[in-house]
Amino acid sequence: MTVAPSRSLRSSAELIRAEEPVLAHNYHPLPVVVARAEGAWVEDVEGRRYLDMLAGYSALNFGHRHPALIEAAHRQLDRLTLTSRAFHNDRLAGFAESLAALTGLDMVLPMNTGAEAVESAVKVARKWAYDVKGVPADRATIVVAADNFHGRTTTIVSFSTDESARAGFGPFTPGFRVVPYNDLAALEAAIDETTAAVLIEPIQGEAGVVIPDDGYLRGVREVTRRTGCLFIADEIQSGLGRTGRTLAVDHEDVVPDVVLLGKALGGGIVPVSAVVARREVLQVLRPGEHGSTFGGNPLAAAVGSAVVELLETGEFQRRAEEAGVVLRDGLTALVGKGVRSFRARGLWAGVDIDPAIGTGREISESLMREGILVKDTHGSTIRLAPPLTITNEDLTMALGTLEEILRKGA
Ligand code: IF1
Repeated sequence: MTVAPSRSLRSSAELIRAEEPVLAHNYHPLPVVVARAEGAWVEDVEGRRYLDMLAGYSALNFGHRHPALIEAAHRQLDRLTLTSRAFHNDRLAGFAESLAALTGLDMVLPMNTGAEAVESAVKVARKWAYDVKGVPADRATIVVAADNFHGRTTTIVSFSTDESARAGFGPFTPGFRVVPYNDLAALEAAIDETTAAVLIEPIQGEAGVVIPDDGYLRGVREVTRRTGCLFIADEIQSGLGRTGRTLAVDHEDVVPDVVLLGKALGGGIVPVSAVVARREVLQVLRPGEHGSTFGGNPLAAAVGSAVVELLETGEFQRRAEEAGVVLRDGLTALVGKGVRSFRARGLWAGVDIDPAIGTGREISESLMREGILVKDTHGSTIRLAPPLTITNEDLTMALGTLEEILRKGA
């Protein structure tokens, strides 16, 4: 790897121990301390190399330190980094134009994190309901799906069905109705004249890469159009090439009213998120009604523009689709050999391991010892989401390592 040498003065073990008294315990990371990275590979403090099969929960779709993205960031760092939205900056118009064009929508509201994009969409949908749809004040509702994951703010955890995300954080924000995922009849039954929007993940990530039946997303589009409410697609994890298309909704040729993007939009360099929507929706915001100190800053816009440029080539979507076949074939061969079942689309898979072999955490730890980084979710499921730049050879190697661990036991 042609990367700068580590300057870490302490060992991995020392650094892990040093976190305990000074870092909030809201995570339980695998015991690996990453010091540098390039492409699909990371290196720890001691120089051990690992294949990154998580890719920052899809924030690193283009791999670590993609040269075009690093160059765009460096160029911008040397010129202008922050203005606030009190002034214009010379990078924002181009970013918004290209992002709207990429998604087939009209207007962009730039934010920073995924949760902020979701919060912003909730506000915009409510305002649209009052100003355009004519819902009586403070009565707007938003329909969401069970087992959703949209972020960690108090409002977002208010409509989570995951007790570990919710418990202890009330009182909760009202105005949400939860229906089962992948159930159009239940969705339609929950919609009434107060409904501002339906907010769903086109593929549920945290739930274990749950892919709805063919036709569900088209159905959501049809129901929301017919009943006069907005379709908001949270593509923060599923979007930007991950599934083999620019957006996961593209698999059903559906255009939502609002698309939420984050993670990979920042190229793995800076947090960049956006609400992208039809003009009729985003035009409800007037000056002073919403904002962010950092949203739309020139560094974020420069990196985001470079991300959009990469996606405009179609190369990464194609790679995700091609390598996705390798992933799917490899996992199919493991079914019955330690893998109970799996769900995959593009370079994204949720793999249910036979609980007799080990928990998802134990499998993740075994893979880590063999130089592969993954993350477990819900008991015996592990999720695979490597950078879209991963080679077939590396992917095949990772699948071989998984096969070996399943054979030997975690
Ligand atoms: C954590 C999961 C992934 C998201 C969707 C919004 C957000 C996320 C569809 C919020 C964030 C995260 C955050 C991270 C773990 C993670 C995750 F396991 F929870 F589901 F990626 F797989 N919408 N996803 O997936 O975005 O505010 O974080 O930028 O919270 O530990 P954010």
